[in-house]
Amino acid sequence: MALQLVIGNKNYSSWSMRPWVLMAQLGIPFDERKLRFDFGAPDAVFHQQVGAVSPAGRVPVLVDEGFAVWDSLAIVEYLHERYPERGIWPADPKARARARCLCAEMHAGFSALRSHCPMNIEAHLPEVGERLWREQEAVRRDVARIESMWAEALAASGGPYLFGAFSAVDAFYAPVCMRLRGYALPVSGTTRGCVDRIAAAPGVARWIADALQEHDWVAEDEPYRQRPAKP
Ligand SMILES: N[C@@H](CCC(=O)N[C@@H](CS)C(=O)NCC(=O)O)C(=O)O
Repeated sequence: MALQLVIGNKNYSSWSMRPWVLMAQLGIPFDERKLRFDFGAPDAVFHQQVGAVSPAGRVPVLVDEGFAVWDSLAIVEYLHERYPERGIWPADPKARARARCLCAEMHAGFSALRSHCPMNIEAHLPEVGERLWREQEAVRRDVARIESMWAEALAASGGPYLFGAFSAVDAFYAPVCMRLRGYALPVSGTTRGCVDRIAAAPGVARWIADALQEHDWVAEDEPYRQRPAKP
């Protein structure tokens, strides 16, 4: 039986994006089950549906023959154990440890960037980005840290992705790429090049294409727009 990955809306769900693009990019077969983010609706079913597969009540959830693994980092480690030959983590032990540091830092941090610039793949918000960049020192600090860790990783690996071949780290930072682009935050050429390469990786490009087709307005995830972009 194929693995099932339970996710949220592709336009908004940054945590769901991580394991999905990793599995898609590395050719790990899975079935997708998408639960709509309908938190605000009086007859909301998201929490009911996700609660039936995971006690944590959040997406993503990987379901392997009825066994649920929740939390994006735990999912990545589970996949690494199941598919050790796919290159989910770099082969070199020190590079692998460093890659895990970067994923852990993403998983636990960058709260200013995450809260002020929620992922919204369809939206183009350069004026919001410009204002946030001016007003939010913490956002500037988060981006500076990301730029410096990416520059170091790329210098050590030689690229094209953060640790050479596409790995869990690129998948973990794919939503950051969407934020840097969507809010047009001012970053270096090195960072922009890395954003473009990650966004163009076939697994990531598929997620982006699906997100752009979604056209599903979720008001709770739209702090900056009054109405959807024209299809
Ligand atoms: N640490 C979790 C975070 C998961 C998460 O916050 N998912 C969001 C969607 S992107 C969610 O399910 N939110 C529903 C809620 O908070 O009720 C992970 O890495 O998977």
